[in-house]
Amino acid sequence: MSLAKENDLTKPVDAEVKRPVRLPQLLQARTGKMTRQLLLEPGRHGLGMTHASMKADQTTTATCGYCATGCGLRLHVRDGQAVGLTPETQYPVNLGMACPKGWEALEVLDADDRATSPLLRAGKGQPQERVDWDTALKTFVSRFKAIQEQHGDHSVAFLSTGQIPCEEMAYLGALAKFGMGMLHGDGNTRQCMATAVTAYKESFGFDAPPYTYDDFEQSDCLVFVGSNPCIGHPIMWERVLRNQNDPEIIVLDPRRTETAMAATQHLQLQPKSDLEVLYAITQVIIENGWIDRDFIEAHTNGFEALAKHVQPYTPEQVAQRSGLSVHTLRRAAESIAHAKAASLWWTMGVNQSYQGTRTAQAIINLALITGNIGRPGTGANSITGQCNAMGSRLWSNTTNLLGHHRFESAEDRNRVASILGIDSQRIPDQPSWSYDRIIEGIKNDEIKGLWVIATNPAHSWIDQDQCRELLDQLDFLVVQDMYHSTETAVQADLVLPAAGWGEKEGTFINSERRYGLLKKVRKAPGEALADFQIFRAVAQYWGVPEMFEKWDAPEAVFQTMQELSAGRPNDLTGIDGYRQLDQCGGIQWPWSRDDAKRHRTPEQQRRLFADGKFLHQDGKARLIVERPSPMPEAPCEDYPFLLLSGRGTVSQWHTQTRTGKSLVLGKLYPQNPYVEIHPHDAKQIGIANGDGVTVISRRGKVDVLAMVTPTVQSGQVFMPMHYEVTNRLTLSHFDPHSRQPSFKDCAVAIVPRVS
Ligand SMILES: Nc1nc2c(c(=O)[nH]1)N[C@H]1C(S)=C(S)[C@@H](COP(=O)(O)OP(=O)(O)OC[C@H]3O[C@@H](n4cnc5c(=O)[nH]c(N)nc54)[C@H](O)[C@@H]3O)O[C@H]1N2
Ligand SMILES: Nc1nc2c(c(=O)[nH]1)N[C@H]1C(S)=C(S)[C@@H](COP(=O)(O)OP(=O)(O)OC[C@H]3O[C@@H](n4cnc5c(=O)[nH]c(N)nc54)[C@H](O)[C@@H]3O)O[C@H]1N2
Ligand code: SF4
Ligand SMILES: [Mo]
Repeated sequence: MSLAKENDLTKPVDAEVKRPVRLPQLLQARTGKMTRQLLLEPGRHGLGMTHASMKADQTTTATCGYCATGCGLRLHVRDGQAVGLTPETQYPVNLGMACPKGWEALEVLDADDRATSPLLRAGKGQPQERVDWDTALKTFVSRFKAIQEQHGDHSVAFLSTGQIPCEEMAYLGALAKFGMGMLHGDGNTRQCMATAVTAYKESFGFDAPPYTYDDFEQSDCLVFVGSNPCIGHPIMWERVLRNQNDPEIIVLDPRRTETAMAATQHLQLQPKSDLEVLYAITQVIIENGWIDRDFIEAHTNGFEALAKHVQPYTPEQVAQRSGLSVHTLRRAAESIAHAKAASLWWTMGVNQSYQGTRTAQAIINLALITGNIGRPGTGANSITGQCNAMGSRLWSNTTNLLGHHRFESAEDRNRVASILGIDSQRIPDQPSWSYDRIIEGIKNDEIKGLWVIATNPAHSWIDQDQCRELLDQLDFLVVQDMYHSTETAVQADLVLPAAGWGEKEGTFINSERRYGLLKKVRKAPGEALADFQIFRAVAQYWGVPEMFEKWDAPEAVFQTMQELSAGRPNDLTGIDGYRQLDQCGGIQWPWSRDDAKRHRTPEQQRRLFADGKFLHQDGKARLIVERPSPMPEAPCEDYPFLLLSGRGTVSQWHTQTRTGKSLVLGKLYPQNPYVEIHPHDAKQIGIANGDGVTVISRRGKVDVLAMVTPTVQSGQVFMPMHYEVTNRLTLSHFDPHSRQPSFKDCAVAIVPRVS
């Protein structure tokens, strides 16, 4: 049976979507109970596929809310509540597969520490106490307005996320910046995707990951740089396993990861030597004439400079610093150059680096000079992290004006203002400070109020102790989260309880640019509200409801997003609403009105740049190079090990606020924080597997267990980021172009624990 047919549980939506917010009704909403009733009317969310409307036993498909693979999950609903799920067999992404996090997605919604009512701290040092929504919202608004009056409009800021739907991101960004007068707002995607964004923008002229998942199956040489999909993107890895070409799989990772073990060539390089290694590979390819001259001439700029730049990076020169043999480097170059279709993939081993942008561009350069772009099985492909990190790149209104417009351009501001029906003067003429600058702003007393939505910086931000101290220095910290127990929520002056995945609707964009739909199949606990409804309520209490009059349901925002995208590289005007997204198993951008006219249904596996036209004014891609920089905190006598960090297991998600609540997942990873250390180093320090050790950096000191394993190289250690201790050690340093934190390199010492 087709997906469309099976899913056809929906009722017509237009009447609901278009219904405007009636002001008198919303004015009445100023009591706690009424706010909830009026702002969270079930059935007002586009599809009507809510717990209220799904009475009988039914199933429906929604996109997973963890990683950016964006698998389709089939939810089994009884009496309006999802009671179980199975991977969707018809969904073009996962083809019936899911990882343990997806399988357990419903379980974590029932946790005891769900935030079920707003919590307010009467004053610094006082405990958080339950309050009703009316008090919460009045306090939020009056405190933020008071701060703005005293310290200026820009003294309040927000930190958002890659884990709420596009429609919520757009609402938040528009409300904060156009409604509440904020200039500064960034998100956790700075920790994650900023480097890829910057690299693509500079190289291609637009933040445009070019691939489709079918490329995993079509390639005959796949190169993974700083990427461990077996753990981070297991269903993408399943797609690699379906590849029938007996492909060469080349993995560049300082650790012998699960992915590296499955590779045909593991380049176990020294951390941060990627840039030189990629230049050496480029040098070999150019020297041997294994380049696609026609493509280079027709579609790129900067080849001469690139060729000159890489000349000194011979395999002989690079071998020693990278720890790789000349033969290994030459062989990798040959495999890439001789492949019919080579694809190059990268993730956090590249993005989270003090020279991440140039490293990503060295990957892009390789794809371009070998003509490996725009064809099946090719591409310079950044793998995205969070379920909607891609959405935040387009719709969060942080670094870019809504829909990848530019704050700096008067033309763009006018266009956005006219589509939104607001005065263009309300749109700031400059982008936000980056995340690290906002944190520094707290330190410098420039930022006094902060609104944190769906991210947990007190655990995940680099050099955490400093971050926590600074959060405490704020005059008013608001945290909007599903759980009241997160490291950041416990520091908050005000906690706003949010509905999570499964409890609301909207769209996520996955790693291959596919808009997928999420559904409301559960009632949020207690008084928790969908973020969408919280933003609507804040708009009311702030006194700017008329600005968002049209935006009374997620699908209404989606329609505005479509208008904003018209004629742009991310055009989605051809999508026939949520209903079509549901019927098709998601739709990749771009999908314009013209596309829709030409094809009856959207083609499912579309890649960009098939015509060789890039998005700079001259239609060409740029080959960009720079000299490598030294590691700011290399190991030394006192701190002899280099600390790497990243994902630990398939079953742990980030700061563990969600995955930590599933008993099943809990059985699949070590409960205690640990450090992976090479047997040789363990012996030298005098420790055995399972012993307690203290890991010390210049920032902090933490007690963990030793996991002795040869998967790390001697002189390097690895700690998963899921345990909050890890970021007490990390060094606050950044890529200068993308301002992404370099989470994966700092010097530490390790000593046996005495107790
Ligand atoms: N199970 C699970 N899956 C997830 C997540 C999760 O928390 N848990 N998070 C999601 C998110 S938001 C993201 S961003 C992705 C991250 O996905 P990945 O980037 O694949 O995961 P990481 O483990 O952070 O980093 C990848 C690898 O980079 C390597 N590395 C470190 N330094 C270097 C270096 O200098 N050079 C090279 N070449 N490699 C280096 C590390 O050894 C590590 O194996 O995963 C997503 N998927
Ligand atoms: N040392 C080190 N640090 C790292 C990394 C690393 O590799 N090494 N990786 C970095 C990367 S790539 C990332 S992406 C970050 C992730 O860092 P965070 O964003 O801090 O991690 P999460 O645990 O995903 O936090 C998301 C929060 O949102 C809440 N939440 C979930 N869904 C919703 C919702 O619908 N609404 C609301 N309001 N709340 C919700 C969750 O309960 C949780 O508290 O960590 C970064 N930190
Ligand atoms: S691979 Fe990612 S999207 Fe798929 S089920 Fe697992 S967490 Fe969800
Ligand atoms: Mo991430």
